[in-house]
Amino acid sequence: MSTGYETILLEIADGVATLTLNRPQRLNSFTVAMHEEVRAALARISADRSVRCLVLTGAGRGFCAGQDLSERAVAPGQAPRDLGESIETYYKPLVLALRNLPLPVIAAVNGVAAGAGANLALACDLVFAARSASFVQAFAKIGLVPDSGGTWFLPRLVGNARALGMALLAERISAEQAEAWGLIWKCVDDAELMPTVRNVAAQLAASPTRGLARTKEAIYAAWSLTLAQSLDLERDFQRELGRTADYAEGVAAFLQKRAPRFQGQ
Ligand code: T3D
Repeated sequence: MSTGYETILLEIADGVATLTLNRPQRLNSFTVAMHEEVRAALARISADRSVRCLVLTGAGRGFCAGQDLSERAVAPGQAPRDLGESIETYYKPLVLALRNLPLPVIAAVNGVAAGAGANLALACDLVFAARSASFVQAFAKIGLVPDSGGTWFLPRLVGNARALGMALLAERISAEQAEAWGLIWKCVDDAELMPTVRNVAAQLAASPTRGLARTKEAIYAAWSLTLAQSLDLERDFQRELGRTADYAEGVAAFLQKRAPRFQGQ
C-alpha cells in the first residue's frame, strides 16, 4: 500500500493497481487535493509496466459523490467561481486519463455514485456495483448539466429516454436497474463485490494487455466511425497485434492444449 497520499489509497500488487478514493466522511467527493492525488496516482500507474489492470473504488459507504460542494459555497456579493475552469483543469483530464489508459479499468462501485462520481464510474471499461449501490445524476438538483462525460455516456449506454429521465429527474437508479438497463456490466451481492472484482482483475492482469488495450480503443472509437472505418481500424490493430509475443503465445498454448502465459506485450 502506498503511503504519502491523504485522500486516496493506492495498492499495486500482482499486476493490479487498486485506487481507493478515501474521504468516506464526505462520500469520497472530490476536492482539489483529491484531484491532484488521483492525477499523480494515474501517472504513476501509467508509467509502471507491471500494472496490467486498474481497479477504482471508494472507501466506506459511498463510491464518490462528485464535486465536494463545501468547496463551492458562494458568499453574498462574491463573484461566482468559473466552473468551466474546474472542468478543464480537473474533470476533463481525469475522465480522459481513465479512458485512455492502455489497460482495462474496472470500477468497483461500493455505494452511491453521484454527480461526477457516477460519470467517473461510467468512464471505466467494466463497472461492477454492489447490490446496495446506486447511481444519481445529481446535477439537476444544483442547476448544472451532467458533466465528466455524463451527457455523452448516458444516451450511448441507455438511450435518450433513460438518459433524459436520469439527467432531468436526478433520481437514484439502483445497481440492479443499472445492470438491467445496460448502464453497467454487473450488479453483485455486497459481500461479493470485492472478491468478484479481484478475481476479474487477476484474470485481466494475466491477459494479453496490448490486445485488450487495442480492443477497448477500437470499441470506443467505433462510436464515431462508419463500419468501413471500423473494419480498417480492426485491420490495422490485427496487423500490429499479429506481430506480438502474446499472440504467438496464445496460438502456441491453444495448439499445445495448455494455459497461455501472456507477458502483456
Ligand atoms: O464544481 C465544479 O467543479 C463543477 C463540477 C461538478 C461535478 C459534480 O459532481 S456536481 C455534483 C456534486 N454532487 C452532488 O450534488 C451530490 C450531493 N450529495 C447528495 O446528493 C447525497 O449526499 C447523495 C445522494 C450522494 C447521498 O445521499 P445520502 O443520504 O446517502 O448521504 P448524505 O447524508 O447526503 O451524505 C453523507 C455525508 O456526506 C453528509 O455529511 P454530514 O451531514 O454527515 O456531515 C453530506 O453532506 C456529505 N456529502 C455528500 N455528498 C457531498 C457531501 N459533502 C460535500 N460534497 C458532496 N458532493
